[in-house]
Amino acid sequence: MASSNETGLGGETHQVAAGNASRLTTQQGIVISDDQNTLRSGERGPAALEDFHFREKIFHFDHERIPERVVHARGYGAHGYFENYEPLTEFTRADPFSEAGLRTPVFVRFSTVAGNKGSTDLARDVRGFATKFYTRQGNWDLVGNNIPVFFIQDAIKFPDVIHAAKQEPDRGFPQAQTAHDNFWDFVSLMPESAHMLMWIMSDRAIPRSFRFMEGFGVHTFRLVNADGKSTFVKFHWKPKLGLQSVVWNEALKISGADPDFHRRDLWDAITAGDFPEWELGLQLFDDDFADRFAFDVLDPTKIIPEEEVPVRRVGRLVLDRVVDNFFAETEQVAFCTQNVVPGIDFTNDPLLQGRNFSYLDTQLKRLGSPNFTQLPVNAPKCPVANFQQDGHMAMANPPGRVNYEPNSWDPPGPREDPVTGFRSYPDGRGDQSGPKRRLRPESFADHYSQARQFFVSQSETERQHIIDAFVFELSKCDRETIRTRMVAGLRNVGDDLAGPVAEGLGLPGLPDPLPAAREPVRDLPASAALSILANGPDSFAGRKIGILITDGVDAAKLEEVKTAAEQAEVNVELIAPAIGGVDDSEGNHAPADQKIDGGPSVLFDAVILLAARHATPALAAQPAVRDFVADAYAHCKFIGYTGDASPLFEAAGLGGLTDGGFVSLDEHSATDFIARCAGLRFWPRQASIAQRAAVPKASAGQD
Ligand code: HDE
Repeated sequence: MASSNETGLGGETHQVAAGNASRLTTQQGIVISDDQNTLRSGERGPAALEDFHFREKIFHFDHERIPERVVHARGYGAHGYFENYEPLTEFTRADPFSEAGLRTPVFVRFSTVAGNKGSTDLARDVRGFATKFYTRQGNWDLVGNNIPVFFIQDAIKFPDVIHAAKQEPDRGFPQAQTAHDNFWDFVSLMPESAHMLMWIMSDRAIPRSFRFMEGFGVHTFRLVNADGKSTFVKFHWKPKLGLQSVVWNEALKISGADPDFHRRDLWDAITAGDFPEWELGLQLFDDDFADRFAFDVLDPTKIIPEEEVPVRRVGRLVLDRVVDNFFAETEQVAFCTQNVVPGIDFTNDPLLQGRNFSYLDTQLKRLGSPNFTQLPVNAPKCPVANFQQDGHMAMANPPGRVNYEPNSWDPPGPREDPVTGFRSYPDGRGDQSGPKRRLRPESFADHYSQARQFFVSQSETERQHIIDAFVFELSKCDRETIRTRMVAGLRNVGDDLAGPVAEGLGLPGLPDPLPAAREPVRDLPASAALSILANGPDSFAGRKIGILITDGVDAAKLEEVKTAAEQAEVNVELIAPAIGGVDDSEGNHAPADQKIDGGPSVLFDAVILLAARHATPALAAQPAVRDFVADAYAHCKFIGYTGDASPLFEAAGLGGLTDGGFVSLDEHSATDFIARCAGLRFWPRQASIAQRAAVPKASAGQD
């Protein structure tokens, strides 16, 4: 506390949390006597200009909004730490990797890219995965995505790809979706986007939650050790709970039922003490590998398969604290790819270089002052000392006379330190010099081989989802030429993709393939790391079961399910005809978490039907109940049920359709049911639904 002045007040800001203050005041500290009525002349007269309380309150309200991010506007953040497993001093002098067990505080913000701030969490989109490490050497921002490649190879095309993806400029829609002409027009004219399109048409673009997705630094970076030796690195985040996505029809419905599905999931998990975790993985390689690798390691539309350079897990990220204030933290956090610490450095990836230019600009626009670095969420947790000064809202104002260097004052103020200070890696390879030109290196020319590799690395189920996604999105394009051009490009990935997409679109036949800058390699080996289903969880822990109950629900069965779920670290929610809850068969009251129409099955990873027999006719008459059951089936979920509740299957149109995903809880224990749920979905059902859903072609003469 600064020394008291004559008013007896300390020099520090004395803003108190609204919830803790006893009396309402203006920003100037004047206690307010009436916050219900403006000051006016007479009972029905005009408002008085001197009403400083009203003026200040409305003025402040009018200025609450700051510009949203031009991309990644919708996001959600949380605090936590990164814990290092072993010293990595052989590779880097970056502090977070210096000691075993060292914990570095972090703030992570997850986001979608295209939608505005108020858009739905379940948009088909790339997810941002940005981590600010508050290291003892200063802030390091690893501003990554949940997909390891990007649409474009050169940052100069970024405004174009984003304009094309966001709402169209004349009509201002569609919101948060790429299913429109502008997007597909652009990408079908940009062959370099082929690989990325495979990823965003896959279920990677509709994660079940942030907790179940991977993260990637995308670009090749450098680690630099104390001797100045550089090692290339690609960063990976691997979720401890395994990968999981929703299916597209489910995403569409979640967007209506709970547009905040992802942020709520993160908030709920952390506040319940179920802290999400990821392991940080590094792919480390040297110049020799870079030279012999089939693609250019500077090309951000390419991955390095894990089979070629294994991912070494070096530490864990734990998110253990939600924000106190969404605006102050999640909205004001400012990531910058240029924030690196000694021991981490850039490469010449042209996308990374462009990003390094962009992020400072965007923060100034958004936060309005170069002093955004002083906001608590952005301020380093190590000492900061320099001669930068003033500017809007300057809060860190050093006392004293010295504000330049060199100077001859005593004390002289901070000085540079060539030993511990950041030194750029003196990357001097010969292929980096030459005449100034605008060109794309020849080594970036293969656009389709890894797109094919991604496709062949997927399970049948996942391939079908990719095909369906292309068909869905392109079916939203008005222009047939755009659909056809896109299919022509997909022929370079393979006719096992282009063929079914063309058929799904009802194209008369396959167009000629687009000319490829370089003949695609067709037989790159499949990589298991690229499939979501091959990287699912070992258990159902961290997931949520929705249990449909009514008055008279079997008390013993309900108790058994709840106990089994708790033991397996699975969450449950009770869904009942009224939010007040139900009385079970023993006469005990069970409060509900959701009323039926507010708790559709799309919000759960598995469902259990425990309705009492006498209630099923009334339930069966409710569309929300029929949808609950029919959707759980259509989305291939595991469905636990008692014989009493089974009339609901008939009501949902599922008579006679039971399969291995239906588990009778009269015959099996709840523990057994939950163990089966670790498979997440009963995928064989997808094929049988597709078979029944195939519309037979009408033959000539038929009507
Ligand atoms: Fe970003 N990107 N980006 N980006 N990006 C922004 O900075 C940009 C790219 C990523 O939660 C902006 O603070 C350019 C790739 C994330 O606050 C802006 C290019 C990857 C976030 C910007 C890219 C990303 C951003 C907008 C092409 C994955 C959200 C708001 C060269 C590796 C961070 C902001 C948060 C945000 C520019 C491409 C990730 C405009 C020019 C590739 C996770 O500066």
